[in-house]
Formats: sequence, structure tokens, C-alpha cells
Amino acid sequence: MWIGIVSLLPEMFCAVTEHGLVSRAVAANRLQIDVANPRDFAHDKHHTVDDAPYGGGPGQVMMAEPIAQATEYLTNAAPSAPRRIYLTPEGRPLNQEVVEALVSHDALVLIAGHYEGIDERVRANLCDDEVSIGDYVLSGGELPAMVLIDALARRIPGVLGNAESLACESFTKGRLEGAHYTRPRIWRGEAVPDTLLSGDHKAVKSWRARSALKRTYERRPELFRAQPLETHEITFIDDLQRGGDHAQEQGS
Ligand code: 6GU
Repeated sequence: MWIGIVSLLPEMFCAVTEHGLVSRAVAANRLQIDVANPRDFAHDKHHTVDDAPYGGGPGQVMMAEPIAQATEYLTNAAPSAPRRIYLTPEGRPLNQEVVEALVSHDALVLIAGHYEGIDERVRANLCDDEVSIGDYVLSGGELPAMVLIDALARRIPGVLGNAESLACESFTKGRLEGAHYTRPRIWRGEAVPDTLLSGDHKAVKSWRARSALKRTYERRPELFRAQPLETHEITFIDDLQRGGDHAQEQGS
């Protein structure tokens, strides 16, 4: 996968290109990242990239031409026609389903805005999509772009090892992850649930499924609307509702 980034703060992306999973994906040649700075495409003496909003009011707006040129530069550098995505709180909410759809593209250009936003004409003419990472306001699109890049990188075939890729299954199925434990068996007086030590793989699998279900029910029940409960899950949830914490050992 190829990802181009339009940003006034290209150095910020070292956070992902030089560390962790995304850097591994780049080193393994499964992901290429290119960054273009609109300031390099501002041709006046001061390399101006922003101006006051027409109609007045506070804040600055990013001017159309420098962003357009940076976007077009990356569009030409891409190995195939990229999907161009503007990161903005007004975009469609990012979730795993959106990630799975975007990772099928060979090339993306991510446009990170600043100030009060970018000139509307760039959005209308040079962007195919708008994405938000949640209902709160950040100072720029760089962190959202990095969030999206991380979520995409771990879905590129060959980036995660086999062991790691199992871990992503949970959200794909519309459930939160359940509880996890490692050594020591007793930590500050608190023991690991017996089932996990039993060596009974079927029992462990069922324990984990119920732990995930309990957590989803307690924290994000609305997830069940997208991925309805199966019959055996309904029985377990009924148990939970009746206050039957016997449905799961402590620690889940
Ligand atoms: Cl994509 N950009 C900004 N600036 N703030 C955000 C966001 C994006 N998503 C949530 N908040």
C-alpha cells in the first residue's frame, strides 16, 4: 500500500514511520509513505499557506492553491489513482469497517488540515472522502492521519505475525476484547481464573468468548445492534442480567 500525506508538519509522522508497527511495515516494503508540505508549494516570499476567512471572524483558513499543489504532486507520485481523504471532525466516523474498506485501496492521499480548516473548494474538487476519528476537536489532522495509518498498516497482509493477527478478530466480529492474564498466577493476592489454567482448550475458548461478551454488554451494548447476538450468547446475557455472576468466574 502507498500513502501520501499532505501536512504542514511532516516531522510529526516520524512518530509512526520510525517506531512500532508502521515502521516495520515500511521496512518490510509492505507500506510506502510520502509526505508533501503545502508550504513548499507556496510561491510568495513568505511561503504563505493561510489567510483570513472571507466574511470575517476569528482564525485562519488554509489557502486552496498550496494544498491543491501538494495534493496533485502526491497524486502524480502515487503508483495508481489514489483515494484522497481529508481528515476533519466533520467527516464520517472512523471504525473498523471503514478501515477494512480503505485498506483495499492501492493508494491513498491523506490531507491534514490546520487552523479553522481548508478552503471549501479544495474539499469539493480534490477530495473523495472525509474521515473523523471521533467527536472532539484536535488542533490538526496529523494525529488523525497517524491513527488511520496505524489502523490500516495492521490490516495489510503480512504486516502482523500470525499470533498478533488473531488479536484483531474481536473487533472485526463486533465485540470488545475480554480479559487477559499472564504470569504470575497470583499477583498481590489476586489469582488468575482457574479455567485459564485448566488446559481444557474448549473451556478456555468459551471463557474468553463470555469475557468478551460480558465486557461488550456492560460497556458497549450498542455494538450488538450491528452484530446481533447468537442463541448461546443470549442465554449468557440473560444470566448476566439476572445478576448471575456465576455465569463467569471473577476477574472477567
Ligand atoms: Cl480528523 N481532525 C481534527 N482536527 N480534529 C478531529 C478529527 C480530525 N477527528 C476528530 N477530531
